Amino acid sequence: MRKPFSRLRDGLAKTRRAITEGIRGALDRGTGLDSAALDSIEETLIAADLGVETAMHLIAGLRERFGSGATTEDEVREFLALEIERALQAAETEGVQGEPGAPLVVMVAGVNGVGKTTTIGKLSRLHVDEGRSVILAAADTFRAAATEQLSIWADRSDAHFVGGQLGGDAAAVAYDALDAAIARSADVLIVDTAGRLHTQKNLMQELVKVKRVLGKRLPSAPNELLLVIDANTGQNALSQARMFDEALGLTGLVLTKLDGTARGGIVVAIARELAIPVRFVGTGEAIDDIEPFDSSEFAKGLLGVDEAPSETT
Ligand SMILES: Nc1nc2c(ncn2[C@@H]2O[C@H](COP(=O)(O)OP(=O)(O)OP(=O)(O)O)[C@@H](O)[C@H]2O)c(=O)[nH]1
Ligand SMILES: [Mg+2]
Repeated sequence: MRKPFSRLRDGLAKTRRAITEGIRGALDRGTGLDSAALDSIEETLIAADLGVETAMHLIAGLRERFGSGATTEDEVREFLALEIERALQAAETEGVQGEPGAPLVVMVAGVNGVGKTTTIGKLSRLHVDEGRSVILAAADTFRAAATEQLSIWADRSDAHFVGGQLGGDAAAVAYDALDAAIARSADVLIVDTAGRLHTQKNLMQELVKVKRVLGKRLPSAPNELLLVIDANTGQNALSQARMFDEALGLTGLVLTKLDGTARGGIVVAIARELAIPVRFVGTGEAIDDIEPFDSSEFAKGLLGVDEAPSETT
């Protein structure tokens, strides 16, 4: 049987391998944690996309903790895992809730192709499995296939679906869907949005409008504003997160495509530099390839701490 967190561990395998091998290599010279070793670990952390600022902070911590004295690979990994866990925890917030008697409204945004629609299908499944009724709203009216793609995910996850006309007003679709969700006493409404319009400025304006119109129908909506980020994006993910946060006010992040990337450290950079909590990670294309984010498991998975022997890479 799969352990609950093994999917996250699997997803982090490449990043973990890069980091643990980097640390091993740095200490291999047998001169302890001298400045050459620290430089080499810093490079490893930057290559895993933890970000320059975060990497420098971690290296300063290592220097302070171990001086240039002898230390083991395990000590370094455990120290870094704990520091990273702390950084991730600092960005954590309480989970969101809907207004009593009203649907929980989740709006999902992100640049094109990051995995918004797929993530919505997965989230829908999680809610339905927990006994909640779900409506998915296709407020991506830009792409011809987008509405159909979301309706397929609605079928797969046993959710209801509200769509609109191609090229129609995305905010109107969102409004109608929320109206339907309230009328049918649905527990959850998840709103899919476009990742691309003719210009990025239009996109931001459209998203702001979708958000505002949801709030007109239900003052607390959207309760959750999730930004989906592709783990392979690299440091550009930081500027994406900043831009969406400024326009929309994000409540959380979803990191997709963690499977197959050696750059999973981007989560740490975003959490630490923008203080936005990660809510979920996506670890594949299937409906159950999603996991609620757990700071401790993520940090340990990144550094290979507390692994069952069979998982060691
Ligand atoms: N490996 C992997 N692939 C994923 C994951 N999430 C999404 N994908 C794939 O990424 C591709 C794009 O996913 P979509 O859900 O269509 O992305 P989107 O953000 O809705 O795209 P647009 O609507 O065009 O902006 C698809 O091929 C998905 O199967 C993941 O966690 N892991
Ligand atoms: Mg989409």
